[in-house]
Amino acid sequence: MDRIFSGVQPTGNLHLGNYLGAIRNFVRLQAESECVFCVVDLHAITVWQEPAELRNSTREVAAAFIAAGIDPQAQIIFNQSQVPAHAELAWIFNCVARLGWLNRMTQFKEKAGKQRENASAGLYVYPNLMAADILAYKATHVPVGEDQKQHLELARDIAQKFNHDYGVEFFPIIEPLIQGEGTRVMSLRDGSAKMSKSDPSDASRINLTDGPDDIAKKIRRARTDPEALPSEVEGLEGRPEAANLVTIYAALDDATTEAVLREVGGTQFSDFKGRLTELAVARLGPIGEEMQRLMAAPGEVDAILKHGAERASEIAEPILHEAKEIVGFLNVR
Ligand code: AQP
Repeated sequence: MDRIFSGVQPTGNLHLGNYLGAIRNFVRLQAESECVFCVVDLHAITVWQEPAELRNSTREVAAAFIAAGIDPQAQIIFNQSQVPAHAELAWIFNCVARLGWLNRMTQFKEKAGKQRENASAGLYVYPNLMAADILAYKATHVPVGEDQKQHLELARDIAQKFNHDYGVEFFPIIEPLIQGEGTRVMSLRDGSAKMSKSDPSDASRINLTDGPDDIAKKIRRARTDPEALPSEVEGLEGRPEAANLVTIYAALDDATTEAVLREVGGTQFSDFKGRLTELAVARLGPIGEEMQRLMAAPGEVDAILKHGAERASEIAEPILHEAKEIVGFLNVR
């Protein structure tokens, strides 16, 4: 059976992009595969996090996994810092990955921006830790949004170089799973920017915990252009804001953008936004409510994370042990 691994950072403001690009696909994959879902708190601290907020956000991501429909008894849900194999394997990968590879990572360039000299060393080696997250479980498939494609290619390169350097066939070749219409949801305020947790404008994203009124207000205020919605034949080319809203509708409705345009082409945005609001509230409302319930029961969430970390360790420890043997670390214990 394939093993699936994926992670979400506990950096607050979980949004519709995280849901459509990643979490929703996790829920679908659990029927056919063994899944390991991780709240990647080690990744989160590559940029500053308030300690109390980090704890809260960690529970929030776990709550989102469960509320979206991941079965915590059947699948493994845990937070990364509780399984030391991630950090240990990441160190080995720091010594396998090349500086030239890391220098090409666009996410580092975007996140470090003009403050490159002031960025943490952790932000720079983030992709090596991501490779360790996946390969500590010898996972073969990784469901992610479009923005993680480059990091996954680097993880493949690391696995291949490790195998080549040590003359082994130890780590598997990873396949990204970038599925569905919602692989790159854009900001509601700017159709050329990714919907993101760190956008200072709350109006740019629909948070998974937003109630019906907030969802309605944000969609009503979402940027559009002055034309009516295009027909299927006219298409969405050159209309980024329209493309984003139609794509969100299609993803929430499990339809294609073409099918949505067949239905709504020629109508005004005001009508379409009403339909989109109804659909978004119907799909996200129950998830947000269950998240709120779980957030009010932190003991329940912590127990799931604890059990998950124990099960994750059972898989990762023997793989790490073998990797250490391959590298030549003398085992004296
Ligand atoms: N806008 C998006 N559309 C589709 N998928 C997305 N993902 C993130 N944004 C979108 C996917 O969500 C998963 C978890 O992401 P993450 O927690 O690792 O954070 P990120 O990719 O850095 O993006 P965020 O949430 O916008 O955070 P910031 O603001 O810190 O950059 C991943 O599978 C990701 O692809």
